[in-house]
Amino acid sequence: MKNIDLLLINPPFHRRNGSGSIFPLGLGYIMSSVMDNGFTYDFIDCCKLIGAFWQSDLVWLRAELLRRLKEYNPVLVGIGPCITTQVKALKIIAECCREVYGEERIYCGGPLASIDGQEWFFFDFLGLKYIVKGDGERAVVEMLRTLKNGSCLNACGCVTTSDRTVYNEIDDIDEISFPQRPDMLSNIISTRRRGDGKITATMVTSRGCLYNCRYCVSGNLFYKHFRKRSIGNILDEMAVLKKTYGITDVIFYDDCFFAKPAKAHNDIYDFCTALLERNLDMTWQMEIRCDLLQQIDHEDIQLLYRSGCRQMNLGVEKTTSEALKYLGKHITLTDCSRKIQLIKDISEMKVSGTFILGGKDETEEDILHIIQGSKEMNLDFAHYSPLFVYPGTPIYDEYFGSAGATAWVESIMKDSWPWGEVVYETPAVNRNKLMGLINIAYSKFYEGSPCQEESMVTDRFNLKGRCNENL
Ligand code: B12
Repeated sequence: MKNIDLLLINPPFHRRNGSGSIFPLGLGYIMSSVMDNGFTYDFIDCCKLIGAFWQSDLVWLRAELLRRLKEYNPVLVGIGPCITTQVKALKIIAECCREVYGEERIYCGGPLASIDGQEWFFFDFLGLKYIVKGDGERAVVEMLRTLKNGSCLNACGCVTTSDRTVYNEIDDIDEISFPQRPDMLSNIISTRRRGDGKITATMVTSRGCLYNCRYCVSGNLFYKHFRKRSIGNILDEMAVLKKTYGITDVIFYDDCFFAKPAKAHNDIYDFCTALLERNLDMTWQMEIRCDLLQQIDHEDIQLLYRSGCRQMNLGVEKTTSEALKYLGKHITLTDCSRKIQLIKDISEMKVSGTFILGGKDETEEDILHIIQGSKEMNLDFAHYSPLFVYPGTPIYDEYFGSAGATAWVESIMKDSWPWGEVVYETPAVNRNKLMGLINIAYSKFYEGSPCQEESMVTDRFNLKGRCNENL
């Protein structure tokens, strides 16, 4: 029996073919905080137990998790980062933890726990008593101190219960210790983001998002304020990655790495020159919006490339202004394809784009038009997904209307597909049709491209074979 202060449980997800699997930075941050304060921890990574949500996987998860939980006697058990696609596994994890430890020392954290209006999911559906909303680093330490002093978690001011909601936010995120990175070599990077065979680490340099896209929870009900780490703090972490693990390649997973188009030149100049001055000699990639791309000029491109930037991942989503507006993106794509061509002409940076197919009034013809538009953008890689409906977003309210805050769970629990997603279906385009259009999109985009073979992943959503429906 292992006596430890904190046992962390990383919930699994139905992994898509070609997608990434990365130990969550959120848990790594919590581990550092616990360690800094002299507490002990261990973790069970359920992503190593199952990689899909077929019935047989879930049965195995329950049996194996129960066996492993019984090896520990923790003061506190933290489940997370919880996200919506994990519903079926979260139910099993909560049941197993309650059975082994009782409900007084279990809590959940992560994006889903932070969304206003979804508290019922933890209290009623999972039968748990405590959640932590927002940043978990300081909260977890306070919780451990409370329990070790002999009080119960109810007495802890940072914990949300069925009769009290508390949101935790650390103003200066430079103060947070860099995350632990257990088992880093087993991280899998998605096909389109994989560089030239180097070991890649992921980093997040901000919390929150300045935008309110209608399909995304980041800028809506998840984080309250946008906060960005200082350049010095970001470079310090890169230096630690290089020194400690020999890492020379980083993916910045921030929703928008350079977040303000009006400040694009200054921000790019400040970051890239500081990176060059540090002489770290590392490569990196980032996620940006199209309105930031539009601001980038010849000089910015050269500086980005010199400082090691090797790929830009654009959240394009739709290719017409009207469709973009529907998603809450009040921008146009004017000049984007020319700008991408310029990037490729004067540097060796790659540019990839994500696209969302489907939505309220979108017809099959509209979707084919978006696919054609995506092909004309001069991108190296494209990623297409159906419009998924996540709680805490305006698209959720539009789709579920009066069915309310619990409807998504009912839909996922009774779904014969295992992936834990709600697809935005309409009478004109149901999910089978949408999946067919996604296959067409990939075939059209990669037709004749140098990476055609590698990018044409079979059974992309890991659904075929055992689903009744003809996909
Ligand atoms: C990197 C990333 C990925 C990576 C790696 C995921 C991973 N294992 O870390 C990849 C590409 C694999 C991925 C995949 C997916 N992702 Co993702 N991903 C992100 C992203 C961009 C950053 C996550 C991160 O590192 N954040 C930084 C850390 C510090 O924040 P954090 O995780 O929230 O953790 C803090 C707190 O939440 C809290 N906390 C977190 N966990 C816990 C646990 C405990 C016990 C406690 C106490 C506290 C706590 O404390 C932490 C430190 O303060 C987020 C967006 C975002 N900005 O967060 C989306 C996000 C988490 N992903 C999302 C989604 C939907 C997915 C996919 C389903 C996408 C898809 N449709 O295929 C898949 C499924 C993956 C899965 N695990 O189920 C959504 C979740 C939305 C929701 N409603 O639940 C997000 C929020 C994006 C969005 N804006 O919609 N993702």
